[in-house]
Amino acid sequence: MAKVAKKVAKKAAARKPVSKPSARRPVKPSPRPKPEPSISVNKERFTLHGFALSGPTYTVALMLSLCRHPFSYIHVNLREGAHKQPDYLVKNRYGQVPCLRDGQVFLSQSAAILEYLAGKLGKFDGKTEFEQQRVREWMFWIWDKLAAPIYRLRQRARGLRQFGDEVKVMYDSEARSALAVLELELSKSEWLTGRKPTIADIDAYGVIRYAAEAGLDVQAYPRLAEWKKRFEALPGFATPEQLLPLESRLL
Ligand SMILES: N[C@@H](CCC(=O)N[C@@H](CS)C(=O)NCC(=O)O)C(=O)O
Repeated sequence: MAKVAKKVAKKAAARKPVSKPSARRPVKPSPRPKPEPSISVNKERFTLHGFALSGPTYTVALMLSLCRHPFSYIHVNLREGAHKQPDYLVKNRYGQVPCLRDGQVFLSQSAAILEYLAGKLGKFDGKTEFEQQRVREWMFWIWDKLAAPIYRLRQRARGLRQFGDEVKVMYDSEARSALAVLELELSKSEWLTGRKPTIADIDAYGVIRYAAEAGLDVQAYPRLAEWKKRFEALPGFATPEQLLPLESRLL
């Protein structure tokens, strides 16, 4: 415990600005305190519970892959209702996939899991408190405006959700508006929050990956198409098919 405290104090000292801020200079917000990144890779640490066709499951698997962190995978059979059984509900109270086990704890909600992993593994987070806030903003927006219409259109195309043409037109228009927001933003910077990819990009990619299945052509948005290509060139990138097996896979 004392060792950890010493380490944290040392880190804090290293972050101190060299010069004293003048009275007039605005005080910079300090980044949110992060848990100590785990340096050594413990292969048995993470177990992802998910479903191969699930976009949110892919997003978490993608984050682990980009962080070069191995993980065990448990197939949750959504078709047989395994996600609503008591033994799964104790892991994920929402009765949804994904769910990530880290040691003794189970984590839910893919965007929240990305944020957790960014802190734990010390990768793909914003560098300052302000940048972290931007990242969070994007992730809220992604689930509100981007994921909802795209995933619903995809579910309809796969026959997993039924709704009429009028509703389809509405989701289609909502999805296109969201893609236009991304297009505009990516004409200003290479990645969603600046010059480095963050969990906001990973979260967005986890949805954009399925745009074609939802009947949307990403190529119609040139900046977004370039971003997608850039993303796919990141070290550790892998497709859903490469990351999510149809059966459980233990390390
Ligand atoms: N916001 C959740 C969404 C998870 C979600 O919708 N999972 C789907 C599979 S892609 C699911 O479990 N559906 C079954 C259900 O909701 O009953 C997340 O990001 O984890």
